Order: sequence, then structure tokens, then C-alpha cells
Amino acid sequence: MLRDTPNTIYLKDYRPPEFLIDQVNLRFELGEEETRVRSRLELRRNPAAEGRPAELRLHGEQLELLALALDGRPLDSTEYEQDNEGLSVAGVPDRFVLESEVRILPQRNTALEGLYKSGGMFCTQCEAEGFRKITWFLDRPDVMSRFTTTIVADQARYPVLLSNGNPVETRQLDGGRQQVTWADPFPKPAYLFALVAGDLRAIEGSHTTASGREVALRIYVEPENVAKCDHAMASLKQAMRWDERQYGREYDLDIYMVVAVNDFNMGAMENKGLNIFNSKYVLASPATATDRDFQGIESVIAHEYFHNWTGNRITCRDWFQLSLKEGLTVFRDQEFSADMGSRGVKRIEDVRLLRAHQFAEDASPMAHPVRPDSYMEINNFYTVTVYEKGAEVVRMQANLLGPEAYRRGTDLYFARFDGQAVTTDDFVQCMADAGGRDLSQFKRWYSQAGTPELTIQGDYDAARRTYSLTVEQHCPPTPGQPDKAPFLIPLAVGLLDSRGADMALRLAGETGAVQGTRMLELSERRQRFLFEDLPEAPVPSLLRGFSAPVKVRFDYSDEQLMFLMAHDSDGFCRWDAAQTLAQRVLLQGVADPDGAVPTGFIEAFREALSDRATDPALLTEVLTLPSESYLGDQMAVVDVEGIHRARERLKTTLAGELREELLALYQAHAVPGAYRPDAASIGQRSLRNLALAYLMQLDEAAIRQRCVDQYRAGNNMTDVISALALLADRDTPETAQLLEAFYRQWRDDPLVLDKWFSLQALSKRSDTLQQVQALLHHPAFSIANPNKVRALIGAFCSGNAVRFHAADGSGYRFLGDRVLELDGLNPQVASRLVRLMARWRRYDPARQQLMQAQLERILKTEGVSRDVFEVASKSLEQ
Ligand code: B3K
Ligand code: ZN
Repeated sequence: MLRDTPNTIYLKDYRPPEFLIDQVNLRFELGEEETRVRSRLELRRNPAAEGRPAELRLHGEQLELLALALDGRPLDSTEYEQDNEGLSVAGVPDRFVLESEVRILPQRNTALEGLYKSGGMFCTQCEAEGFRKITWFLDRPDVMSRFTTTIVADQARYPVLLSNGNPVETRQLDGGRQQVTWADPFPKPAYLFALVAGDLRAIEGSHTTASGREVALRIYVEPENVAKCDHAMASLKQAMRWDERQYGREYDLDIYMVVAVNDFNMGAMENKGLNIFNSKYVLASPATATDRDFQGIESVIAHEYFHNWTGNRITCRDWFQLSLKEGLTVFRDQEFSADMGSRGVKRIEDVRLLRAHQFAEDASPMAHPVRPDSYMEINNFYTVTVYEKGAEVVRMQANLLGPEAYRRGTDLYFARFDGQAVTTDDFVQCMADAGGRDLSQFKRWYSQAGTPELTIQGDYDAARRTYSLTVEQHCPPTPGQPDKAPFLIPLAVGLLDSRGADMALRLAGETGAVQGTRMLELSERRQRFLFEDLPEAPVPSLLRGFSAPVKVRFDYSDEQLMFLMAHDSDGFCRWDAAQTLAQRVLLQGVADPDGAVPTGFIEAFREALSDRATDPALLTEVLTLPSESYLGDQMAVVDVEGIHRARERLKTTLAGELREELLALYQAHAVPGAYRPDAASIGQRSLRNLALAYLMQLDEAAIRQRCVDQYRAGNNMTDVISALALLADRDTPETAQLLEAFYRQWRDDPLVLDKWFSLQALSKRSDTLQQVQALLHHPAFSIANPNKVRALIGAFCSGNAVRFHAADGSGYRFLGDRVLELDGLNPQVASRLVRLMARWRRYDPARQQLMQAQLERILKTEGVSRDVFEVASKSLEQ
């Protein structure tokens, strides 16, 4: 290994900060060559810290120190020490002012962390530890300070100058420069600092809070995008209203700003009063954005807004507590989206994502608890476990408490901890206090990694008219955690009678019965629940609404699954039964590639296709086969090609058998009139495009023509891109022409071009890797732009299993090359890519060796980043 092994940071080593910073005054002079940052920090010793260290240690990276003064007295170079990670000043008093000036180079900042340029504008990204690339600071979330920020820049190039809080002063300076000052009255950690400078236009809105205060809402974009902000603005207003109603939370400043930038490492950032967004989650018009994009905007706008209370007013004590803000805020945005659209479908989408990615992470060398115990690079822990499993952990608490007590719990949390930096234990304690119950066992969800597995057995005793459910829980070992203690698991169950209706549920020893769903609480490794008074043997409906992030094993017959699929009153369980059935058929197809598809399965699909009563969006979910990667997760050794063949074959068989039904469905679900991204129209479009996808399996000229017609006629991007993606699976002159025409039409719209790159990366063509290689050199591609990397490289490696895992190792080599190319520019994005090889042990020996070789090659490369090092080395660990 050519680099020093990076330090591991441990939760158990947490100590309160030795100093606090009450007030921060910053002055930025933004220039084309360099930026100068002057800072004035009011520091004092933290009364809560033990001991009295002699020296002050501040974080700082890639800063060129120009001046340093303590209480107005310039320090000479013997009075401080500087290294690659910070600055130490010895012999400081109890209370003092530290002033500094540094030079930084935002124009050269390709890591997109700290202050950087995106196109013609300056912007920042400070979470988690980017502020230390701007100036010297105690860059840790438990240091909360009041910020006043002055920005000086050339007025013609950067007429709009923004920071957190409220604007206090604007001045014209000589040389065509402008100076603007912002003050944020709310103490905040440095990771919530933001600055933006650019030639931007604002679209304006307003919100009157429940208590009658006016809040100005502004979305800033580049001039050509002003017409694409209406959906984001409408979503913001809905989110503000919803948070007042559901959580009693009002916004606190007079102005709320959102800025869209093209170069951004993730989705968006909740900086106080000044959210900075990946333009993908702001800009939308019917012609350029799909239904998914519209939904994504609604949920990310809401997510960042909700952070104002869950993240900003109450923040994390340290980064191990990240899920305190992220798990809770994801749960909040999930519930918001459920209320705005189709609740049942939203739940299925969230579970699909969790199972596909989080369960996989839990079964990988990168598995970690919702509250990790250690990390090398915190940016590697913005994971589906911290976010999505974290949201499930909050949801379980809401399930265990019920809606009223959960609301009392959050009210208590806001009252008790407003203005503080706290822990996940603090959150759970509020729930325990509000619910009047002990949740200490529940806390294991935060500290133990891995996906618990429930093995459930049902026994009906006709003589006693009882039905027993015996539940065993087991959690597989994860790195550093060979044995797990039992979890407290809310398990929602129903019992269906022979007509498919919910039976009345009464547990032995209870008096009243519950109609419908019953929340069982598992706390032991093995537990038995006895239901009484049941006139006939029921079919159990288990884990309704996905009441806990666990796997359930129950020995259902195919008939029982079809019965649940047709009758269960719980939408999630209907979908889940269909998925389990499809999974069985598909895995059987892998084992026996020439075996016939069971007629019962085809008939179940036929019945579902002709079901006009069910919400089309839910039907789409039911009729969508499990993904290739999810199927791989269910096998002892992933059979990449076998899965692909079996899945394609099943789709073709279904399409052939159900051709007429699919055509009828396609016709019936055309959405008339102008495009609207409401739940009903989205459902219709998704069902119709799913029907078209099945039909395209048949390779009939007439159907292909329909697809081309849809492409040409589409009045919205959802229909256009669905059709083009299906056509792009075939290597024909017509496809090439359409792709070329699409490019010419949208060459000036980077977000639309991302879709164009993705659909080519996801193509079923056998030469897709060559296409992707060629597209790396396309003028519209840039490896420096994270959206482009995700659209082309990410899509190919994570969404095109059969090509990425090509037996000759070409896909792995491609990924290894891209990781090394990118690591020098942007470690965060490079590290995301390395993860795609973390699960190499799940494949056959030949593929294992090929992936392992790439990981080793990456690790041996000189100067590899801490981000990439951590993922590659943990992936290779035994
Ligand atoms: N809090 C940010 C994520 C920051 C990621 C830093 N690597 C977005 C969000 O979760 O809302
Ligand atoms: Zn978040």
C-alpha cells in the first residue's frame, strides 16, 4: 500500500469541544484567480469540557494563511503551528477573538466540497466537513455559532450575492464591485453555512405561516431556466403547510431561498435559509421532466425544508448521529409524499428501494449500524442504511406508539432540544417519555447492523378453533458484530378467511377482538402468538405495510400467494405476494431454463391485467417483475446470465400469452389532455408504459411502430423517454437516427441529456459497453460533472448487470479505470463507484477474482483518496 492508512474515528472517543465559537464574521472577496476569506471568531472555553488544554486546535485544509491575530495582536510564526489538517495556537486565554485571512482557489476545486464554481457561479457545499476548506474553524456539528457574512464580488458577473439568514446591507464599491452582508440570527454548525454568487434570476412566492407571519420564497436559477421552477415552488408551499399541520412546525426566518446548480455531488443541501440544490431536483417542465422527476422534486424540496427543524434547529452532536436528522427527515418526506400522491404505491416504492439497496448493503462488507461505531471518511456514511433504514427505525417507533403518542413525542423532542446538538438516544428518550414505555431494547436498531430474518410458522387447531403463529428472529453476522441480541420488532398481521376477508383477531387472554390488522410485538428470539375463536383455517397476511425492515420466511403455497395477491386488504402485502410468486417462477427459470411457466402464474397476471378496480399505479407495481439484482440477492451465488435470460424469457412469455390484454390496457390508459403530474395521471402513464415494455418483448414490427408513434407524439418526457429507451434496446438504423435526433433537439439541456446518456448505458444491446466507452468522449459528457457520471457510468455499472458483470471482466476494468480517473478530481463521487464492486464475494470464482483484482489495483494506486481507500479496503477485508 502506498498511502498511509487513514485514521479511524470512533464514536466511543467522543469528547465535548474544548472551545465554543459564539459569533463568526466572515468577509469573502471573490475573484477570478483567487478568493480571500477574512474571518473573525469570538471564542471561549467550553464550561462543559473537562480539563483545560493549553492550545486551541482549529480545522483547516488547503488554506493559504495570510494573516492571523489574537485579540488584535498579529501572531508571528512561532506562536502557532500549521499542518495539512489544521492550525494550533498555544497559550490562548479563556475568552478571545481570533482573526485570520486565507487565500483559497475555488476555480480549481473539482471535489465540489467547500467553496467552488459551478459554471459561472460560486457556491458552497459544507456538509459534512467542507467548511474547513473555507477557513479555520471548529468544524464539528456540536459547535453552533451565529454567522454574519459579507460577500464582495464584481457586480456585472455576480449581481446576486447570497448567504444564510436575512440581508442586512448592500453597498456599491469602487471598481464595479458590490458588497452584500447577510446575518443569520440562529446559531448553527458550520456545515450549514452557504454562500452563492452568480448571475441568477429569482422566481418569487410567499407563504403565510399558521401564526400569520409572511415568508418570502425565492428560487434562484440561471436565466434560461426561470420557466422551469413552478413545480418546485408549489412543492415548497405544500411542504410548509404540511409541516405546520402534521408536526406543528413553522418556518423561522423571513426569507427562504433555493438555488439550483448544475455541479453537485448529491441531491441537495439544507443550509439554513439558503438551500443549494442539484438542478435535477428543481427544474421541470412537461417537455423535459418525467413523472419520476416531478415526484423527485416534490420529495427533495420537502426533505430539505423539513430539515429546518429536524437537522438545523436541532442538529447532530457528532457525525455518528447522522441518522438523527436523516432518518427522521426521510421518514417525514416519505409521509409527505404519501399524503400528496398515492400512499400505498409510495410505500411499495420505498420498500422496493430498501430491499434492493439497503438489504444488499447490510449483506455486504460495508454493512454498518444506523448509528455507525466508526468511520475513516464520514462522506462514505451517507448511505441507504443511515437514510432509508434510519427512516424505517423512526417509522417503527411511530408504529409502536401510535399517531397521537408519536406526535407528543416529536413535540417533546422539539421543545426539549431546540437549539442543541443531540443524539439518537435523545430522540428515542422523547418517544419513550411520550409513549410511557421503555424503549431500551428498541435502541438495538441503532447499534446492531444487519437485516433480521423472521421465520414464521402457522398452525390451525380445528378442535380448539385456534391459530398459532410461532416467530423466530435471527440476524446474520456483520463486520465486527458476530452475535446480535434480539430486536424489538413491530409485526403487523392480518388473517384472511376463505373468502379473502379479514377475520376478527383476538389473542389468548384478551377480551376484545380487533378487526383487520393487529400489531404484534416481538422481543424474544422465539415467540408464539395464539389467536382464538377462528371458525376456519386462515391465510396469514404478514408484515402488513412493511411494519419493520426485516425479511419474512413463511412457507406459503403458490395458491396461497395468488390468494393474497387477489384479496389482501393490505396493498403492500398484495404486491409482496405477487413479487414472491414472480421470484419463485424466475428462480425456477434460472434452475431449469427450458421449463414451462406455470399456467397459474400466467392466469394470475391475466386476472390482474383485467382488474379495472385497482389503482393503475398499484397494478403497475404488482405487474413489475423483481429486478435482476434483487433476484441475484436471493441466490447463494449470483448467476448473472441465468437471471437475465430467465427474466427476459418470462417477460416474453407473459407478453405472448397476454398480448391482447396488454394491447387493450395500452389503449385504455392513454391520458387525454395536457400533461399533469398528479397521482392519477402518473399511474395511468406508468401502467401504459409497462404494457408497452412487455409488448416490445415480442419484436413485432407493428408494436415497434406504436413505440415510435408514442415517441413522436408524446406531449411529455415520460412517454417520450419510455418509448426511446425501449427502442434503444435494439441496434437498428432507426434507433440510431432517433437517438441522434433526440440529441440534436436537446443538446442545450443538460438534464435531458443525462436521460439520453442513461438509456444508452442501460441498453440490452450486446455492445453497450463499447457504446458507453464512446460516449465518454462525446462533447456533452464531462467526468467532472457528477450528474453525467451517474447518468452514464453509474447507470451502466449499477443498472445493467448482465453487461457490467460480463464474464471477460471488461465491465470491471472499465469501472476500475473510471474510479482512478475520477478519484483525483472528486473522491466522493469516485467512492460511490467503488461500492459497486463491494459485493464481489457473491459471484462465481472467476468474477470474484476479476473484481478483487480491480479493487487491489485501486488500493495500490499512489495517492488514492481516503474516501476510496476506505471502501476498497473494507471490501477486501475477510
Ligand atoms: N444533508 C445533505 C447531504 C450531505 C452529504 C454530504 N456528503 C442532503 C440531505 O440529506 O438532505
Ligand atoms: Zn437529509
